[in-house]
Amino acid sequence: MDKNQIITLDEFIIHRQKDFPYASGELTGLLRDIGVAAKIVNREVNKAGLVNILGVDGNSNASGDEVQKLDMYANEKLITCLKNSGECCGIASEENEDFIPMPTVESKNAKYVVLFDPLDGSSNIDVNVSVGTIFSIFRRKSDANGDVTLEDFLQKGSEQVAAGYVLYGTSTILVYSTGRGVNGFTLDPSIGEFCLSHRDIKIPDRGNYYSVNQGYYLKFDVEMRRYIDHCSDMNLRLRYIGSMVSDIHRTLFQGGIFLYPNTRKYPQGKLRVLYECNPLAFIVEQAGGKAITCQLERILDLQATELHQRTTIVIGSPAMVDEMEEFVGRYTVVPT
Ligand code: P6P
Repeated sequence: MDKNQIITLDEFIIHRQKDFPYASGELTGLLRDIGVAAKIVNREVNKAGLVNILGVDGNSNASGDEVQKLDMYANEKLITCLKNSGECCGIASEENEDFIPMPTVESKNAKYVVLFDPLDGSSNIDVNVSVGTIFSIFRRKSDANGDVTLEDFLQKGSEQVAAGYVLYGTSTILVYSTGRGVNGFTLDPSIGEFCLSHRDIKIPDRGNYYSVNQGYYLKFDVEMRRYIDHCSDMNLRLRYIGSMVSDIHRTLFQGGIFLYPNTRKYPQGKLRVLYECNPLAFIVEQAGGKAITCQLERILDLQATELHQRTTIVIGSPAMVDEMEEFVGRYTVVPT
């Protein structure tokens, strides 16, 4: 491919399909459908602040349409796009208690399930802070002729066939991997296409940023506090946006480490295994980084037992995650 040529997401996905000798195009279709949903969500996210100006009265806008919370809107658009494609047999969403079987379309025996957080960090919308969509794709394990089952969704992150995120920020970028490296596509609104902008992304071995909610410092275990003290002693800069996709995107591009340890409020950690930590860990590992729990388990090896299971997470530049592991070993208080 000519490096200066505009390469759209669709062209890239189709070109890379050749990497999968037995690919029959379903995964290609699925990724394209997610790209379409992202463009629709992007349009609404970008005018969110205008809703109150455009004559919204209570819960309906000037044309009488019900004004939805953006995360519910994003959820519905993703479900609709995935349902229409017929390429997935089930979805699980942060917004839905249970998984949702997808109807068979044109007798396609859809072989993939998709899990997503439709609009992570949506509480930041009202203050114009970047938010993101996170998605994770598995091949179903259950019989293709039967109904999709919970086990199809409760797979280890290492089994993902693809994962990615969309960051609705100063520009809108879609970053994904199918296990052969990480590539980023920036939305060009003038042509309505995601165009290849960041080829073969690699995370720096270390960075100048650490990213943690310092407000919880006194609630962290001692080893976490010692590592955070170390980051401060090393004159690293604290950057914490409170929107995981934004914090991980910065970490991926500039290096650094993101931590969400256990607290009294979230003794298991706050962030979700299946549709936040697994896909972002897949991306970061594919870019050469590391992602573990505060108990030093590899995120992609976690075996979730329920859809909305939470975990602690430490993710980012490999040298910095290794350093944090060393602090855990040195300062963990072993109950006598
Ligand atoms: P806290 C947003 O609500 C979110 O799920 C992630 O995007 C973000 O990293 C985290 O929670 C922020 O949580 O407790 O620091 O406000």
